[in-house]
Amino acid sequence: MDDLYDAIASGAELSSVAARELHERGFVVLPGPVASAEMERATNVYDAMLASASVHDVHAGSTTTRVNDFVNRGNEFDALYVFPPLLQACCRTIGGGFKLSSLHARTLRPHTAAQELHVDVDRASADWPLVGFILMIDEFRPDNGATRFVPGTHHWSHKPEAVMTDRRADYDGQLLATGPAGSLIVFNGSTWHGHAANTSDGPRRSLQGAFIPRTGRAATDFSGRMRSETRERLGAVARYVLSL
Ligand SMILES: O=C(O)CCC(=O)C(=O)O
Repeated sequence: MDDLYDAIASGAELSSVAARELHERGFVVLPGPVASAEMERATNVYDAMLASASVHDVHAGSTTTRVNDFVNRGNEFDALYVFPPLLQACCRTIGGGFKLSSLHARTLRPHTAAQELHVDVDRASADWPLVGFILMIDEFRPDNGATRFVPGTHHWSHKPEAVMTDRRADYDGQLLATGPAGSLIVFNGSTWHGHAANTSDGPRRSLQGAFIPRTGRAATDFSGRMRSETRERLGAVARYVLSL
């Protein structure tokens, strides 16, 4: 197990520029694992997976619809949660053994307000530090609810609610993580963030997940939900990150 972690950590797919950006700003946008020529097909698969999900896995919130567990819905997105630059970001940020906590689809509906700025996990939690990631199924633009981040806030000990009365409001210095479909946002879950308003007429589709320390409690029990056809196709790195 430690050998596998060391092999992941010694990879060089995360450039030093990207690693510095993640460390200093708390987020970075990278080309993701699905080639841009494949994105149209991937988007169709995303839609089909959402349409066929059991009601128990679908959660419709005020601005987004979320569908749980994209490990067990087919192999289309398998490369995402073993993507070497993402796993190397986990080694650098978590600094020890880690595992996948969640992987879900999140569709931000048209004409929705901005999400409140937040951090994903308390510093005192066993799930801290957390590395979040968002694969852009649609292009992320200023008008369709790109994720906004307040750079450097992962170095602060206080949360947005300590200083903001309206956390949906813009915050000085916030940046939008925009990019073409297929881009991957990797971020430190302590960086203040949230989706911007979607003022467009279309949805903003994404796949989102998080890695946490191996000693933390995963949001999704991947081992308990594991289907035999999924288990059969998993390689050693996937089994490691799924903590099987
Ligand atoms: O969808 C986004 O852009 C951000 C989502 C997010 O921050 C969250 O669900 O906690």
